[in-house]
Parts: sequence; structure tokens; C-alpha cells
Amino acid sequence: MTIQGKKFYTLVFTLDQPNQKILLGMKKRGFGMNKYNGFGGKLEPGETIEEAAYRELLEESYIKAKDMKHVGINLFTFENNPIAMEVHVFVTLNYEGTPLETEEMRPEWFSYDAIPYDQMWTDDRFWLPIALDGKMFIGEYYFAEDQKTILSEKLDIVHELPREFDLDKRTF
Ligand code: 8OG
Repeated sequence: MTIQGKKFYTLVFTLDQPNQKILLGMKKRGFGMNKYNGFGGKLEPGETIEEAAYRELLEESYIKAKDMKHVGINLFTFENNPIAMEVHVFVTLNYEGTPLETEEMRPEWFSYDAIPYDQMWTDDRFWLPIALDGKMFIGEYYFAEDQKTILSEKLDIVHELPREFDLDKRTF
């Protein structure tokens, strides 16, 4: 698979640790429509990954993160698409505000043991449990054109995260 470049994205999961609940949003439009996901999106010019993560969470759910822990990096590639997506995953345990529905997302709390994986991206069942377990990970997922079938995957639990995924170190 020849990759010519990548784009950066953020993804934030708000957790209610004491009650073992996770906030997900049903995506109402665009890429990933009709799937539950955390809140996130593309980096704007000049923004750091952390700034983009904070802004997207606020814009899409009205939640202000008071702490954010960078827990993982996933590199997504798609058959017949030369641009990879590098998604930086965060969790927040402390936040202000009550999640509200926006034009993009309908928020809903789920128990850790009732996460709707069959209505989420196919790869999430691999790495989200690691994040909920307080560990960090780096993953690579190569999808078929249907954006559903995973053709290859690799997942490593790590003790620290690099600033970005080095494309020269891709496995596939
Ligand atoms: O700006 P936009 O909403 O299109 O950004 C896409 C969002 O979807 C962004 O938060 C990153 C996230 N995302 C992917 N692929 C995957 C995936 O396979 N699993 C999950 N959980 N999120 C993904 O782009």
C-alpha cells in the first residue's frame, strides 16, 4: 500500500469513572454517520493536537475538558486511498458542563459493559477496552474500500506515545 501523506484527527472519550460510564455520540452527518463515537475531528491550521481535541469536544458536545490524557494513536489506511488518517485518542475524567445534542452528534452515556461496538467503527472493539483499562496503545488498521472490513491490523500497548506516527515505521 503506497501512502503519500496523512491527515491528523482527534478523538476524545469523556469518562465517568466512578459509575463506569462512557459518553458516546451518535454521529448525525458526514464521515462515520450513524455510528457511535467519541467526539473529535480534523486539526485546524496552527492548532496543536491537544488544542484541537479540546475544541472539538466543546463544539460537538458542550463539554469543557479539565484534564485530557493522550492514550493512543491509530493510523488508518484505506484500500485505493493514498492519504492515511492519524487519529489521536484522548480520555477526560474531569470536565465541566452537561453534554448537549449538536448538529453533528447526539450524546448518550453507556456502561463500560454495554458499549455498542456493533454500531461503532469495526476497529474500536480492539483498542477502546485498552484505553478504558488506563493503558496506552499504538494501532494500525488497513481497511477495505467498504470502510468496514479490516484487511490488516496491528496493536501495541506502549508506555509512552510519540508526538506522531512515523510513516516509515508502518507495518503495512
Ligand atoms: O471531522 P470528522 O468528523 O470527519 O472526523 C472524523 C472523526 O472520526 C475523528 O474524530 C476521527 C474519527 N475516526 C476516524 N476513524 C475512526 C475509527 O476507525 N474509529 C473511531 N472510533 N473513530 C474514528 O476517522
